[in-house]
Amino acid sequence: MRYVIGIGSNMGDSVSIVRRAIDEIEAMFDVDVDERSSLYRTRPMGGPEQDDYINAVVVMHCDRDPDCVLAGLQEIEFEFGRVRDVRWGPRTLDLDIIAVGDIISVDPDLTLPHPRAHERAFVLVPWHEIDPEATLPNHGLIENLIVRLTHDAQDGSRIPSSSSVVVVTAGDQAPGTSP
Ligand code: A4P
Ligand code: MG
Repeated sequence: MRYVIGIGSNMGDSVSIVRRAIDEIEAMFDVDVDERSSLYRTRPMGGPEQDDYINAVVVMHCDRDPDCVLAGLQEIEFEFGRVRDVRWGPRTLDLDIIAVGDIISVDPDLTLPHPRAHERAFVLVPWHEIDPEATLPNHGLIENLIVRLTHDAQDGSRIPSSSSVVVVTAGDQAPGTSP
């Protein structure tokens, strides 16, 4: 099954956390991700006033079922959260399943596609970078969703805009990556 996973962090060394999270995902599910987006610095959407996020999206193929993958991702979140808990607080890493193939599910424990993905530039723009033809089940081409977000932002009716997403680093290959 083809998994699209959204990664976000806004506490601690978020660039390093997002990179290490991708390594952990590969180790957890014993796969190499097919594609990984650049890392994006994004303005926080919703919630209290908080720091900018670092966001990225990866695509992987994995035989395990979605419940099992969600449990694995939550384990990774917990590991990062626990490590950073004392120093940075609990929200160091957020791993969301954006989509699993064409599966549609309204289960609150695992809603597919992710119920807010279609309105989030910080998910759609990185995903579009690695898969420009991608479609979000129930919502169509992600390219069109990005265009719509941009238009809505210009109308002043919505905050999100792809223009609020800035690439901070291309991929995971930069030399001198901190451990
Ligand atoms: N859950 C249901 N469906 C899914 C899914 N497709 N993927 C359930 C992952 N989890 C899913 O998640 C709460 C519950 O959702 C889980 O127990 C799971 O069973 P959580 O990760 O514990 O809580 P959360 O992520 O804090 O809550 P929520 O409402 O899902 O937050 P979001 O929607 O993930 O938003 N702004 C920027 N710029 N970048 C960000 O990354 N992220 C958020 C968090 C807000 N603003 C942001 C960013
Ligand atoms: Mg989440």
